[in-house]
Amino acid sequence: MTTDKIYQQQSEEKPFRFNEEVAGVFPDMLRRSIPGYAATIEAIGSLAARYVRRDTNCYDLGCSLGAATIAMRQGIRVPGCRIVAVDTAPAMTIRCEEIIAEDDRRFSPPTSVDVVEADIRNIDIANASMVVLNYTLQFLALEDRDALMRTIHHGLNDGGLMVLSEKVIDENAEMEQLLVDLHHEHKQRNDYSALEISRKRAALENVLVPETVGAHRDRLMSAGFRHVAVWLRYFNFVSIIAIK
Ligand code: GEK
Repeated sequence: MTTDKIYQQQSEEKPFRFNEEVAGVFPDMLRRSIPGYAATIEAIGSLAARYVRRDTNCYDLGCSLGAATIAMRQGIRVPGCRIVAVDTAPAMTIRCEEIIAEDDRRFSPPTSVDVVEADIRNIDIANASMVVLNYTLQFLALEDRDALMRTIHHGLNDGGLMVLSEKVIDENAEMEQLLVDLHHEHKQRNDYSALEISRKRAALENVLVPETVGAHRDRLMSAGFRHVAVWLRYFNFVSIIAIK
């Protein structure tokens, strides 16, 4: 795994982008930056085993290098399924295809995967039993989020599951500051310097737009989901499951 040193070197201020430099260090970046990331990937495998139905589609929206896709594929226990892994960044989809091809060669899994370079706001979702957005919705403009949740709800079969993992903010300013501090300390324990942390924070400003857990819950209920629960929280990162 290549070590993420992007903000050791990059001092000029420019917004964060999912380019080749980021794709090259991505697994290390997520592992060191997102508290609970490994737990979400593990749970996606367990949830796939429970919720994916035979002859249905699964979606990994904002798949990056396909970590959640591979977890879903390993978890699926039924025949006739297909996973559609979507990302808008070519640097991600090109590598993701290579990683999936390697997984195919090594394990010949029964579930097929289509890696698609597309904007998740423009894709069709149909006959779905599981949809994953693992830290992706946070990168969409706020005004586009309701429509995407409605599209996902519409494309899910009854009893289908969505996993939504996000960075969040707290309504209470003091709590918000505490959670941000705890997250930054977590990054320092994972060998990011204070300077790297502050440069990355500036680069993500207006690129990653977090909302409160309450705002996510309200949106999911208005989109029509019957059950919504936070199953993981680690500082200012949560993972939510919603069932149609
Ligand atoms: C994982 N899920 O390892 N359409 C498609 N993709 C998008 C869009 C969009 N509109 N906006 C952003 N992305 C992965 C990690 S990373 C999380 C997901 C992070 C993509 C973007 O290109 C990137 O690959 C991904 O969403 C977010 O479980 O970097 O914090």
